[in-house]
Amino acid sequence: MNKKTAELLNAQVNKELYSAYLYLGISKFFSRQNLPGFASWYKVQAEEEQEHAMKIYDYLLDEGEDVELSEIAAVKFIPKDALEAVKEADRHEHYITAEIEKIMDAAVKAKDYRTQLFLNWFITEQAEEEKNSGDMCAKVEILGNSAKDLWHLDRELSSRK
Ligand code: OFO
Repeated sequence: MNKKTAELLNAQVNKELYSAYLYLGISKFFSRQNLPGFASWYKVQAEEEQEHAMKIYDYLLDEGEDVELSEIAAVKFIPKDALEAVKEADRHEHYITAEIEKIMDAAVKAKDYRTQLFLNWFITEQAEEEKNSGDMCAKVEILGNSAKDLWHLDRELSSRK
């Protein structure tokens, strides 16, 4: 595999694990706000991010590349309210989409067709991730910021497995 593409994929393993960490932080925030449905939704999201990291990890190893397990950054983000929490998740998903697209650009430039095929899954996934995070922002914006405002939505969110 082309060096640049391998390096970007390697860095993406770390970014997906950081995503898991960030969502765990958001889940913790909602737990402490007595919104267990939101907390559970973001915890499931954190698990999904770990799966994304593992998908890239396995792909690199299958392709004969090494994987550098570098330090995962601490989560500094402390939401002041529910809207700030869901907006940060939405901002983060747009950032991740841009990072995936950078890897795709490198794979296209290197004429690495196999990696392009592999990344197609992530391109599709990011469309879904942005849709979910955007919908979540819209709902919280409409309903309000307090645990009371979000009570019904919280119950609905607890069904995500
Ligand atoms: Fe891995 O999709 Fe969210 O960040």
